[in-house]
Amino acid sequence: MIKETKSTCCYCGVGCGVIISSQNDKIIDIKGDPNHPANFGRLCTKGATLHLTAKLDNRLLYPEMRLTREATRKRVSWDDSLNYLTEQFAQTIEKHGPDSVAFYISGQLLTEDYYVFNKLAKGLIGTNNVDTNSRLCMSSAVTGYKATLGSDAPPACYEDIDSTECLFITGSNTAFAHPIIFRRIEDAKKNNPNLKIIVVDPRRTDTAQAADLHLAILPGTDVALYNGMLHVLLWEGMLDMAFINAHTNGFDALKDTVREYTPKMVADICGIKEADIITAAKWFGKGPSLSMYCMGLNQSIHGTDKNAALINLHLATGQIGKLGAGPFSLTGQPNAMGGREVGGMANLLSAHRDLANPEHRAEVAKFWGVESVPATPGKTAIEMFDAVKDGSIKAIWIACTNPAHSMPDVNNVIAALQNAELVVVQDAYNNIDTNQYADVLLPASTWGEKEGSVTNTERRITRVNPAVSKPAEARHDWAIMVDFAQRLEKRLAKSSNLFPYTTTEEIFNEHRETTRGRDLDITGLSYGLLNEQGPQQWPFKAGDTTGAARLYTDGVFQKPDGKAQFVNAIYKGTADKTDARHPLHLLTGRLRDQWHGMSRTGTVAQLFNHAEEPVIQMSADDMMRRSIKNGDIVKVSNKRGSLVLAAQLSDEVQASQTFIAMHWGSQFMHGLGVNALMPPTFDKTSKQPELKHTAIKIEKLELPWRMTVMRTIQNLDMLEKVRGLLANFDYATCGLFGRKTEHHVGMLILRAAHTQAPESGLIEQIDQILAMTDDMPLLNYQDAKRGISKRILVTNDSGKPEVTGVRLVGETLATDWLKEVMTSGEFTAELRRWALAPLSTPPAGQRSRGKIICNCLDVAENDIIETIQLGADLITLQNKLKCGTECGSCVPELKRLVAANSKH
Ligand SMILES: Nc1nc2c(c(=O)[nH]1)N[C@H]1C(S)=C(S)[C@@H](COP(=O)(O)OP(=O)(O)OC[C@H]3O[C@@H](n4cnc5c(=O)[nH]c(N)nc54)[C@H](O)[C@@H]3O)O[C@H]1N2
Ligand SMILES: Nc1nc2c(c(=O)[nH]1)N[C@H]1C(S)=C(S)[C@@H](COP(=O)(O)OP(=O)(O)OC[C@H]3O[C@@H](n4cnc5c(=O)[nH]c(N)nc54)[C@H](O)[C@@H]3O)O[C@H]1N2
Ligand code: SF4
Ligand SMILES: [Mo]
Repeated sequence: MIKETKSTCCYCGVGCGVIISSQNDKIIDIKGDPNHPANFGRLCTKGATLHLTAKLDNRLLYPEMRLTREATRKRVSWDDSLNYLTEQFAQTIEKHGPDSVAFYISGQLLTEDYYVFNKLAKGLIGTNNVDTNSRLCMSSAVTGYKATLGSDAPPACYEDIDSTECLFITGSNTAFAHPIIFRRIEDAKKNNPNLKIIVVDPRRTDTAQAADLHLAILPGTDVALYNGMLHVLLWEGMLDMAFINAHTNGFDALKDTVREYTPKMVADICGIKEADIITAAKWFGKGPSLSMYCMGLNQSIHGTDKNAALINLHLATGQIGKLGAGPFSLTGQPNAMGGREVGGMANLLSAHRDLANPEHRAEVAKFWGVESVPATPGKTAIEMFDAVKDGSIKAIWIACTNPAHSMPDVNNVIAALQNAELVVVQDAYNNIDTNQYADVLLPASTWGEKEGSVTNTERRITRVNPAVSKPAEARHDWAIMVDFAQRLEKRLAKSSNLFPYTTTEEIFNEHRETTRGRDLDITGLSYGLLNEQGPQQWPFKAGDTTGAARLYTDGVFQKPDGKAQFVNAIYKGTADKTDARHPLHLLTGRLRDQWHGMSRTGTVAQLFNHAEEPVIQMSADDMMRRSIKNGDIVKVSNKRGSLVLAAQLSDEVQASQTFIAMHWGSQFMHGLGVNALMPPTFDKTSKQPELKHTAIKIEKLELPWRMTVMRTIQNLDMLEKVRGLLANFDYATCGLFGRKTEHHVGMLILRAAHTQAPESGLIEQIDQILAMTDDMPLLNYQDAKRGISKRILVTNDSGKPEVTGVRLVGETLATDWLKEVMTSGEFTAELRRWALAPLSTPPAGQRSRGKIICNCLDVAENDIIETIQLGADLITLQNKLKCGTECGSCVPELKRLVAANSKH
């Protein structure tokens, strides 16, 4: 029998509803929930492949522990591990005080998980050292909202996309990072061709290419742009003076400031045209205008100012609290909102209360039935790891985040983890960088197994439901923490019973009670109501029958006098100062089909087809100047670290700018990933680090010895073993490719380059790991003099001869062709001839399909371009090749290809 379970996608903050199909306690399929108001049945490439991530070969299944750093971790029982942790935490607290321990958690935890962590730290232990990866993500959005509107609440909703006339997308690559919102934007544009879309992004992303106006500002210059737009609006008399007078404070000071920001001056700062600034301002001023913004604003040392300067524009034009208007911050993680709601950060308290506010502290203490909540602010992410490094924090508990990958200046974070007395890591997967530093590793259950609730970008709470049981000894995050908290309560001889929960519903109900009378009041909600009536937006007070679609419709803001505050934001320059030694800007961000550190998406072959390996994207100009060709291996460095990867020609980056995706780390390459280079500097108010920009230099490396290995795999074992070898080469990457079939889960690709042939034994080790040893059915060609060898494995598993392994050493020119051969599996006479001949280039007439643009239906770039050159437009492409007809994530790219390749 196939069981269907309604739940929520565990990736981005769009919060799409899903229906999971399972059979015999195994997840077998997924589809979008047609009734969920976030997606109405749609899913993007990541959501649609979630069922392919539901496997056990990369899961943590048992607790593990080591008593000394030198020892290897051994499997232990839950009882032993939690007793050990209770004793260690208690002793540390007794000896060094409560602030000597810390919790670093995640916007991917469910609201109920989050609530328990927060109460454990602030209520039981008495430390505010609980911070989360939301510090790297949403923190400036929070401070921006609070400074201007008075509370951390996105005022708009998805419906506003359907009725806006000006969509101002800034610092957001919506097409990649919030694809289902982007589908809705495409629909809105189709229904209303007059809709103006403005995109502000230094890069020419897919999102930017869909815009009516792309403002390719220089990195970090946003505040100047928004002030400049306000200057134009002021000059043109397009401000809503009635709204300003009735509902805001502080306009006069801002007016004096923006007077200086003439279009000329702003054009110079931002590197864009004066006329474009004026156009953008006029479109915005006409309204209704909806802004959507994300990490291009938040991840900056001026993140709060960037947010506030943008919100200023909305307040000055009255573009807030009405249909189709408002400053709409897009949340990154699925439950970054929920985390903020329960106050799960170092400066927050339950239900949007502030730690700095003594009344708020007293309210929460009373609610929990504890004497007090500590007043000392907790350490925020960067400060927390610095304190671990300098020894003032002795023990750190990390859950549902991978800081050895995602924090800036990761070398420093790793040094901290190595210096800590005790590192606890609570994760669901074994393939993450942080795990290796864990003294105690705790296996958590994950998506598909967990129960609770999450809040999406538009304040909508959805239930998360289990489709299958948790595997082996994995436990739910909330349950692990409740068990630990109860033990610690006893050990510290506290007479309280702060953690009596046996279900997530009990936790939800307690959290609900803390919201009574607050801006996010959800006293009218219950699991029952959410189950029966579906997801709901907050506030949703007792007695209400629906939540609030938009906020501030009455012009009353969450400030003492009800008036919003203009922030006098001044442009203070950019953070990534390039100089003669580090002449290039490096930008970072996301790929369409990968999720952060890739513990899930990095196990699904088809999610590599769109972007196969770590690269640095460069402009033609910069490549030419350095004699770097597409695919050349380069060293990227600054004073914090270095990285060796391939250069890729890109028309998305401007001259003197480069881009590296944030996803690749030491699981997929030799090196720590882009955060080896990123600075730990942060915004003074939000404490959010500058993860978007830094200055770098690039040198071309001469690594004449090359190797490519490709192997069809049945599970992730070979990938896991290959990872262990990456550090043997100057340059090395590993990953997957292709698609899952009846017989295999895709293929593994290992690419390496080195100054000379590596020590003997290494290649044999690889052959061993990949089962391509001499006793297998191989075609072998060896040219010892030229240092070239080719090895091709032809097996018969599916009843006909198939190429299931390739190893090229010395020369790798035929890689792309052989990849296609392996994808099709076909073993031809031509291949046999090639394999046994001295030839290293592919046979004449063989071409590669290029990258896979449409992931759902497996349609490749070169086939698409060929069809366009024969005269096809988007509709014809969709009819003929079927690309872009399933999830739609590739439609922006298809449009680009049509524009670039059609002959008219
Ligand atoms: N596919 C995918 N989707 C995701 C995620 C993922 O890992 N993969 N992660 C989720 C999470 S947690 C988050 S936070 C979101 C992030 O979503 P986004 O913020 O949309 O994604 P990014 O690619 O990080 O950055 C957005 C854009 O900011 C631009 N930018 C850089 N500097 C500046 C600047 O100074 N000003 C302006 N205006 N723009 C600038 C970059 O060029 C980039 O295109 O995505 C969520 N969705
Ligand atoms: N240079 C650069 N760095 C960045 C960014 C950038 O744009 N540029 N973006 C930043 C942003 S916005 C973010 S949000 C962070 C994200 O950075 P991380 O938080 O490090 O990213 P993830 O890889 O999503 O980590 C989530 C972890 O939780 C685990 N997990 C999954 N489900 C569960 C579960 O149910 N329970 C538990 N306990 N564990 C689970 C996963 O295996 C994974 O290890 O990265 C930040 N770092
Ligand atoms: S847009 Fe994609 S990743 Fe985000 S919630 Fe929806 S299906 Fe999941
Ligand atoms: Mo994020």
